[in-house]
Amino acid sequence: MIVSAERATNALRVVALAGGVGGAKLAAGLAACLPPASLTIIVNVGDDFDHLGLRICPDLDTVCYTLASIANPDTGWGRLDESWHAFDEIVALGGADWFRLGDRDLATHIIRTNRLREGEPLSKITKDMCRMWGIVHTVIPASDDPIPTQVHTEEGILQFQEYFVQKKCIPKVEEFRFQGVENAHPAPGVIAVIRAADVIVICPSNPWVSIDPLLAVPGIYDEVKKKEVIAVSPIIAGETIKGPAAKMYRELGITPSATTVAKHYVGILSGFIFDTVDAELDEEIEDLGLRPLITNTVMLNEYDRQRLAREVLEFGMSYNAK
Ligand code: FO1
Repeated sequence: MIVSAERATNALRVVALAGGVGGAKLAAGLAACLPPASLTIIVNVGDDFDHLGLRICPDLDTVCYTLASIANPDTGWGRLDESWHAFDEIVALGGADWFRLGDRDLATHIIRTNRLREGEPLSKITKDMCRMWGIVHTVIPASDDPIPTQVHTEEGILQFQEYFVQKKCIPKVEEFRFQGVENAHPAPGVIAVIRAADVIVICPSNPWVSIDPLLAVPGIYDEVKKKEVIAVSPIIAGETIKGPAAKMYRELGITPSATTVAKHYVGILSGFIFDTVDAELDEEIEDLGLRPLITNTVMLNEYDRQRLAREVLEFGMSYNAK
């Protein structure tokens, strides 16, 4: 019996690993193609920090806002139809002006901070917020424990947002540390959903500061390694669409390319998806023992996200063809 690709991909149980804007776009594309029970998105928490007394979780918010179609389409972070009255007054009162917090966005940080202060785990708060934002797929932070990414640079050790926003990713990076990760635990449900998955999709997020900190949470890497894992390259023709991943590779002495991203994950990957402009890397990718899928990986709009997601799912399904 020929099962339609549509029906078969719906039967797939998919876990997507995501962080940042690129990851959120593919996560949203996957969510548009899969029923709620078929997709769980595990999100990096390494970018999270305390600012003006508020707990800010940028990657969780970028993924959730994008899934709920309430994300600012120009920046990828923060909210659609945003206003900045509170932020303007914060600055007028001498508050930090380098990290912009919109009025709608502030509601998220205020509610989350208060619920954390009352002792609720981040994963439970995230579950409730997803429901209230009308998100039907499951979004889980990699851990309920804080695991702040430290960026070791030639200017010293920077907290992630200091590096990424305040210093605009300019300092030369030397190393990344995920503070306290050795004592962190996967959030409830993370290990179980990975174990139950038919395929794990590593979204086109920054390998160094979005995916590595997620995989570094004790237990996650070992469980992911047992599964069929496919990754979408965030590097196209040696550069990123957005963000410092290519610059980080260069500063760490590695030429950024789809091939070096594939090598970054090679211990766990079985398939690798990269852009047609890099088609000549096909043999290098196959020499790593990976199955290649070469396609247009640039997601400029909703249609692109869903097309790429469908191709990723069909590619992932080919591993599960019994
Ligand atoms: N990025 C910026 O470049 N400038 C900002 O002022 C800024 C504010 C901000 C507020 C909330 C939020 O969730 C994200 C915000 N970001 C800002 C983006 C954030 O630094 C990055 O999205 C992640 O940390 C990396 O993906």
